[in-house]
Amino acid sequence: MQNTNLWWKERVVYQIYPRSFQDSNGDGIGDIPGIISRLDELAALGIGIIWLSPVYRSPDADNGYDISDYRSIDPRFGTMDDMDALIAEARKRDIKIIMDLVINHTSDEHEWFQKSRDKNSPYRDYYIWQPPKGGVHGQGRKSQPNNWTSFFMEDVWEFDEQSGEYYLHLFHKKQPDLNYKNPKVIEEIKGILRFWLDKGIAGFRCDVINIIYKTSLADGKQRGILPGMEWYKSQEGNHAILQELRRDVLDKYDCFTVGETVMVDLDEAKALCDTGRKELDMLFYFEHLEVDRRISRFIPKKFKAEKLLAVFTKWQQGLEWNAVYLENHDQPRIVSHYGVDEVPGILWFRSATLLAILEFTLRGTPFIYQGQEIGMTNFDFTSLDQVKDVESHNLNRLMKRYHIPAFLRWKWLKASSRDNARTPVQWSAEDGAGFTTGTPWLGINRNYKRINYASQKKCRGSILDYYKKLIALRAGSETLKYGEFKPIGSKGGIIAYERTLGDETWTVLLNFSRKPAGTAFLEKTATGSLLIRSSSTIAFSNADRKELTETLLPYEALVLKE
Ligand code: ISL
Ligand code: CA
Repeated sequence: MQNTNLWWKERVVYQIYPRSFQDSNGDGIGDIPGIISRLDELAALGIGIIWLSPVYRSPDADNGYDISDYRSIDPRFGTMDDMDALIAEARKRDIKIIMDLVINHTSDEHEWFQKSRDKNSPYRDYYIWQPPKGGVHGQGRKSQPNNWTSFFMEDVWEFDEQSGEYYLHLFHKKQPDLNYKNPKVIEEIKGILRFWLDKGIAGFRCDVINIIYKTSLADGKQRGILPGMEWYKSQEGNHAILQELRRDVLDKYDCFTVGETVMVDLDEAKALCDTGRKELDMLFYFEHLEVDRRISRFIPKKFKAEKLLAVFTKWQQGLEWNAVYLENHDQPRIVSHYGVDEVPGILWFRSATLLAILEFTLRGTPFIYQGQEIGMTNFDFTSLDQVKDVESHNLNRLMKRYHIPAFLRWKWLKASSRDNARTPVQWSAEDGAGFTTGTPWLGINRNYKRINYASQKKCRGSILDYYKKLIALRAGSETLKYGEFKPIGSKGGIIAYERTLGDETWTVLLNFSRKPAGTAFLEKTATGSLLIRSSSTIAFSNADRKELTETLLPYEALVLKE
């Protein structure tokens, strides 16, 4: 197999959402000194790369994904000296850092945009400006330049009185989209990349990177949730930009990129990460998190394990290399989504470890999101005032407009709100969960006394202990890292697959159901000696496999090696 042993294939990534990770000064907001104080914990866990969600200067309309200065650190997170210290301290522990690169849009408070509002400014073409349709503003959507709609369920066009035109924003109105038809914009981005790479940053997670180039501003023909998508999703011009950034900048450094790509299909993804084309090294797709979702990720449908296996089979076999993840700052907690979050409880424990086993037995670079390693759950919101996420509020407004009854709106919001993943990390059972001595910026989950880092650290066989052991297991196994993925079968909540390299085979059986389930349906019997069993601590034994694999307990996972 080609290209093995690259450090970004060997290592495990840990995503830090800074404002919720660790507060160091009691203002209730996580910060960079807080991250430094936890580096030893992360090193002990065995991770080798940190992905840092945005810490750049930002007015915070979208929690830092609206950047007003790409070369400075927001005071709420610390200073550039703190950032330099973080890079140095991480390096001492052999941990590399990748930054979030948010370049589809800037903040409207970015200097470029402020200057761009002047029609005669050389910055005018940094953004996408259009006159009102028919020349008259003020007729609502009719005056807007086209029929596109935004990812945040609002208009994509905002009228600017100063210059008498609209600007495009695929996300929040405080996030104007950059104009990638302007070569000057691309040069600016190259400068930003060099700035961070020269500081010792090891790569980038590239926000919504397959929609930055807009081929046309014509109306979208397809109806559906995002009309207009055909003019900006995975366009030829987008590929060209990624190739240029790679050729002119990224390839000159020892770094990698992972793209967040929205609504990609397998063919688009292949083009974006084909090693020969030199665009991205890997990407995040969403399909595996949407097997129980309808058209939009807000509307649920029944989970089917068979579907999950089919989705993984498609991507595992379709791409040369995967970015494997189950959680991030935009998604509900995985144990609440595909597992059981009744806490404390055996099913919570077992499903959290089953999901860990799933993640570490797939082929690709694993990404853990902060708190996933202790089985943190969705937040038990009791009212909308507890929710801060702009997307959730917009969604609620939209659903109201469509007369969706309050109880349903609330149910869907609770399950899908991005704030589920954004509550502070539960470090201990102390007040403030060891996250802050002050008032946290977002509520702390009430279950922090039962689910926290300190208690799991003390306990062999805890979820945290599983993650540690799985990380070590993967590090020591070429088959887990590079072996081929083959599905075995799925029925009644069980999914089974194997990983093979040379004459070694690892077989994985996962029961995604609340009922015990039999494996008799499998075309192939699982063989090998038992390595992991999620209903106990990690086992390394040669117990009778037949007895062990005929029936799986609810949410039990087994891994056998031959
Ligand atoms: O999370 C989503 C749906 O709820 C996605 O549509 C999400 O908005 C999309 O994946 C883009 O996410 C990224 O860019 C956004 C930012 O709000 C997200 O936090 C970021 O991950 C705009 O920069
Ligand atoms: Ca702070």
